[in-house]
Order: sequence, then structure tokens, then C-alpha cells
Amino acid sequence: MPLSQEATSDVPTLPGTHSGIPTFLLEKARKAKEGVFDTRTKPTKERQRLPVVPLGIERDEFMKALKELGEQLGEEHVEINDKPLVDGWYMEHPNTHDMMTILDEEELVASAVVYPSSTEEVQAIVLWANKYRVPIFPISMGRNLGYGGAAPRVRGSVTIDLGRRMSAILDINPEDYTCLLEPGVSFYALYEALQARGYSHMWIDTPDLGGGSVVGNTVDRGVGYTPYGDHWAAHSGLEVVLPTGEVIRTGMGALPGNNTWQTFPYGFGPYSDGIFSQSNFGIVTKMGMTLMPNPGGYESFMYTFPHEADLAPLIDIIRPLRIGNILENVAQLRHVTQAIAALGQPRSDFFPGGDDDGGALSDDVVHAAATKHLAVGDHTWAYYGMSYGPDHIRKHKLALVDAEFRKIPGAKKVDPATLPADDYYFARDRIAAGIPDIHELRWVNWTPNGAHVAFSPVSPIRGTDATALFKLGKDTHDKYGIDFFPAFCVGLREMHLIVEIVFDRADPERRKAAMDCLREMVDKAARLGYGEYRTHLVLMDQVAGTYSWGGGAIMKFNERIKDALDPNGILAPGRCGIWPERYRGRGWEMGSGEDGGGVRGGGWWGG
Ligand code: EUG
Repeated sequence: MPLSQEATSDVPTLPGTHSGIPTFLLEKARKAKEGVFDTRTKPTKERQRLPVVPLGIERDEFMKALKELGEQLGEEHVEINDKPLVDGWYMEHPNTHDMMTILDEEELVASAVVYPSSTEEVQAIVLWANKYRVPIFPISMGRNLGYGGAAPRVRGSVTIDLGRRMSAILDINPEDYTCLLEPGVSFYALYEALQARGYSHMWIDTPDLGGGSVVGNTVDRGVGYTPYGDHWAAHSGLEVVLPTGEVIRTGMGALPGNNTWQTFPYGFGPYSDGIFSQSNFGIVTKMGMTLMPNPGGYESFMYTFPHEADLAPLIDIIRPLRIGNILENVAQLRHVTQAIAALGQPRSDFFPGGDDDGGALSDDVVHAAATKHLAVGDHTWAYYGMSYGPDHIRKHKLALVDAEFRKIPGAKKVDPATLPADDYYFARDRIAAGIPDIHELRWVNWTPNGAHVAFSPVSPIRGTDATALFKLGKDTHDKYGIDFFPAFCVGLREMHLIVEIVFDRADPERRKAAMDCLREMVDKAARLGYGEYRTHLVLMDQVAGTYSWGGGAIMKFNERIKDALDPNGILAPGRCGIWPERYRGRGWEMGSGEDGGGVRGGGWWGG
């Protein structure tokens, strides 16, 4: 089979494109790309597609409307999605659909993509959408992988790709330790800008992969791994285009001539920012972000623990240390199965004789593989943390941690000098120091055409909760023959359990298994009182439905806000389970059902 162009092009770099890789990661990114295309069997369809048209508008009228928009923005900034859907890979990702689709890839596609260059142009697009009643779906960069990527929730929406032409770092303030960003600034780009300006006294906070938009990740309430890991808590000030076209600035941004927009997040009166996170109430065009002072030294540490049952006592040891800030960062406690997957080899490599029985890897196979392939050796849990500050301060904190962690029999502190230079440990080390990486991607090679989708419940930092969620996840994965990759990310008083299901997106049966497994976990977790902190497009209705206290009081409240702010229901209908009035009760919701949650209904409205 000849290699497609997507497989042979070089990895795009910064600053050549706003979404490129920094030069210091280029070699690593090239290797990652090789791994992705080595395990890809899914062909790219060659044929031209008839563009999808959003429901409720005739094809001709829609084409005319797009032409009108092109006259306003410049024709080249309005692209009709009539080309074959190209999945690309992480660094060359599509903005027309979810490259990690869990439904048929044609289900959640855009009809067109538009590229505004300014807040004023975003306003113009919003007014246009109201005029023609066209659903629009804003993305910052579209790298929300595991949660839907760039795909719109309503098929045929017009995607607003904010990032491509709005990727300016509007300000970096070296005295206040703040910055002001447009949606197209990635964690990679922000990191590079600080280095280029010689601002080594300021750190960013980055998620596991650095290619996402800082604005997009933050408004989706994403997480990183320094003490500033709660991105939403670290932001200060938004500029938002409302669904009817007005622009507001939140917090101190409402006061003309202020110099506190990025230093005091609240301003005066109701704190509005919250309703623009995980919502469809507005389009964020600028966001202030705080930066962490370089702590003057840092030191990663890694401990391994031998048994699955160590989880509960370990979590109970972690809780007071974390709340007391002796454990200072959002650390990860990862299961050994994921460590094996993070080697970057396909799972078939770990079966003796390549013999895949169709089920999840057994504990025996996992531990044999760990013994043979992991530099840290066999274990069940690995804790990756970081201590900050000068030597004498770290020494004190690390001694406290060491004494506590060693209460678990068989606990081992890993000596980094024993690890090869490309060990996963060093990626965690960089990330916890605010240096973005691309290492995490390796486990997508676990299956051919590897895609991932997340199950992300939150709980207090308690052994009983960790055990309950672990068991729920493990049992459900076993039932569907899916390997279980749990990682606990420990915030200040809660933890996010992150379970990424890796599946072959070219195989409808494996997609359905992943989908069924997810739906079952969401329901089971809700019955135990656990909810997800964030979710994939196709799970949003279900997850929103679990937040049902008071007869669904919170959703009724959200719907009132939605209807007040977006009377024509044009902005990201269905995002986070919030449907505007004219969509409600017409079969747009996706829930657990016979079809495993495909797009059902999509009811036409007359008039
Ligand atoms: C990860 C972490 C997340 C998330 C999705 C993926 C990392 C996987 C803490 O939040 O939402 C290793």
C-alpha cells in the first residue's frame, strides 16, 4: 500500500503554524508519528463528499448563506467540508470531525469551517448564524481528544475554528506573572514564548500533551501537573462573544482602563465566568491566565507499590499530605497496565506467541510483561510526584513523604539514575516542571488505529472511594474485554480518576464495546454517587442526566440561561447536555440505548 500524504509529510513546527510542535520536541514527535502510522490500517476514503447540511435549512439556502459569510470574512476563510475526512494524527489533526471517533465517522461532522481573525469577526459569524438559524460550534484548536476532538455535537454545524487566525499572545506580564491569550495559543506555544523572551522566572502549567489550546483546555476545566494544575482556578478574566452578538469582559475587564483584569478574577457583582466554562453560553475570545513563579529548584520522585490492594491505604496516606501541601502538585498514581501500554508497542506484542484470546490482558500477562519490559520492574501502582523549592526545603518535604509512603510494605523509591533517558518518568518530570511533552501519546499504538475516549469520575481522596471506582472500572472493562488503564490525578481535596479506553476506531465492534463500557460505567458510578468532571460529546446527555438532584433542577436552571442568552439556539446546541428550546424533546439526546448511543432522531422543526 503506498503511504498516504498524511503519513509522509513532516511534522509541522512552531512558529510556522500556531498548532505546530516546538523544535525541542520535533524528533520525539517524528517518532510518535511513525508509531501511529505503523499501526494504522484504516484507509482514508478518496471520494469527494456531499457536504452535510444542518437540519432546518435547505441545501441551496445554506450554500447561499455560506457565500454571504465568505463575502464578509473573505472567501478563503470559509471552507465547505466536502473533502474526504482525513484523520491525520495528534499534531496534524482535522477540524472537521473527531479523529478518534467512537461513532461512525460521518455522524459528528461539520458542514463547513470558518476562520475569524478578530472578536468583531466572531460577532459577525454569530449574527449570521442567527439570521439563518444555523448551528455553530466554536473550537479553539480542536485537540480535545478523548472528549470529541474538534467535532460538533450537532451534525452539520458550522465549526468556528478560532485558533487558526486568533493565536496571539496579547500580553505577558513579567511582574504580575500573568498573560492574556487568544484561543489559538497552545501550551507548546506559550512555553516557547516564555523561553524566547527569557522569562525563566515564570512557569506555565501543561497537561500531559501540550498541543491543546490553553484557552480551550481551561474553559473545559482541564488539568495539569504543577501546583497550578487546576487551570480554571488559575485563570483571571474572559472576553466573551454572546450568542446574540454582544461582547462582554468579565471580572475587572468590565472597568475601562483597569490594570487588574489578570490579577483579580472577580470584579464586582455576580461572578459570571463560571457559566462560560463547559457550556454553550458564549464564545471565549480572550482569557487571562496566571503563571507560576519558578520555585528555584525542583525534584521529581517516583514510588512503586506491589499490590492492587495497596491502593486504599496509599490513597489514605496521600490525602493529608496533599491537603497539607506536602505533596504539592497534581500527581498521578498510575496502574502498571498503562505503564506497559506507554512503552508504545501494540498489545499483541505482549501475548506469548502473539496469541490474542479476545479478552482483556490477564494479571499474569501484565506482570510478566512488567518484569520483562519496564525499567522500574514489576509493580501495580506507580506514584509520580514533584517537590518544589531549594534543596533544604525539598529535603524536609521529601523525608516526610518517604516516611509515609514506606508504610506500605514493598514500597520502592525509584532511582532515576537507573532509568533509560526516554523512560516515561522523565516525561512526568518535565510536565510537573511546566515543560510540555508529547510522550503520553504512545499508548494509542496499543491497538491498530488506536483511538481513546475517557471516563473521568471525581471523588474525595479516600481509599474507599478509590477502591470502589477501581473495582467498578475493572469489572466493567473485563466484561467488555477491554484493557483497563486507570490513573488517579490528585487535586487538592479530590481526585480525578482518568480511565482512557483505547480502541480500534476502524472496527465497529470495538467501538461499540468501548461505548457500551463507558455508558455502563457512567450509570454504575452515578448509582454510587460519583459524577464525571468532563466528558465526551456522545456522553454529555447521559452525564448531565446523572446530575439530577431536585428533579433536574440544575439543568432547568441551565436551560433558562440558555434560552435567555441564545433565543435562536444557534450556539453549540447540546454541548454539555444543554439543549436550546427549539431542540428540546425532539430526539436529539443520546443516551444508553439499543444503538449504543448513535445519533437518534434529530427532529425536524417546521417553519
Ligand atoms: C488525562 C488526564 C485528564 C483528562 C484526560 C486525560 C491523562 C491521561 C486529569 O485529566 O481529562 C493520561
